[in-house]
Amino acid sequence: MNKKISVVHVPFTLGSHRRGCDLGPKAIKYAGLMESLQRKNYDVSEKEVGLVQVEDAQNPVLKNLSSVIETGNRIAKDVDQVIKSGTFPLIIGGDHSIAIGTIAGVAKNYSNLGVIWVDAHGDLNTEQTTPSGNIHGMPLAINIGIGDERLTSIYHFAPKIKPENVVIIGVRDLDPGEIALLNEKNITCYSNCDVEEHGIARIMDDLQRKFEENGVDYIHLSVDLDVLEPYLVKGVGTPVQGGLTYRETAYLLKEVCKWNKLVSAEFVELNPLLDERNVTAEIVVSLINELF
Ligand code: 4U7
Ligand code: MN
Ligand code: MN
Ligand code: MN
Repeated sequence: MNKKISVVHVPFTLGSHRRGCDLGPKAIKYAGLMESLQRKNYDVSEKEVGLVQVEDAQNPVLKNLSSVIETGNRIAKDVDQVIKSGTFPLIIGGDHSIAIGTIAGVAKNYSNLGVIWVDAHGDLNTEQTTPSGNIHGMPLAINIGIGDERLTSIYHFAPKIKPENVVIIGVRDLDPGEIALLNEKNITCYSNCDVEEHGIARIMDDLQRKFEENGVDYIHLSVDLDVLEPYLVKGVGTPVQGGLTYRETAYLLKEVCKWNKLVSAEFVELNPLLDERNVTAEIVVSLINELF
């Protein structure tokens, strides 16, 4: 694993219905992220992406579209630069719409990128299927090239990733349009029930084999904190019962790290306004320590 890490702050909140994810990066910082990485002798630096956040209610099925687009391009540029400088980007959000930009920046460098999407949700909605109009429910669809062209073409190329290189883990809340897209694109998906039935260890072995077979040498990890059981993570805006345990999530991260293919990671959807005494942010720091 790269010894140089850049912690990229992305305090964006307009992709979700609630405000507060913009406070996520600071909460994670105050929970001790930098110190914990320095203790392990990583060469850690920090940067904050300059964002555009202007609320607009013009388009009810793509809320705050202009801010998401402009921000996505800026994130992509910064993440791209971090990678080109030989540094590992560790992105801390921010709501999950930021993954449109992060994956654009990473995929610019790796043409056959694999993505592990750890989430209670599929984030596979489009402007046609969304029940909410919130773009944080769409980033995975956008990254495989499905959705409004202004979003899929962020950072001037599309699609960013191939559906066969995507894996979703921990999912338990899918909208009808998302199920249709999952089936149509044949996306590999392990629900919370699959984790229970087969165990996280076997699932990770299957995934390792799958990426091997697909010739995937580089992987981006996207962790939406709502994948964990809601009583563990109070500070998330869209909780769903029946999530992963801390140990299952930690195992997943450790295993991904062992494969030596991880080129970037993001932790998103922390909303400190909903948290209690910053406990969810402390869990994020512990999980990041399982990864590195
Ligand atoms: B998250 C939802 F309808 N599917 O599209 C939607 F249930 O990034 C939720 O995974 C999306 O937290 C959750 O609004 C987005 C809803
Ligand atoms: Mn989610
Ligand atoms: Mn194993
Ligand atoms: Mn998500």
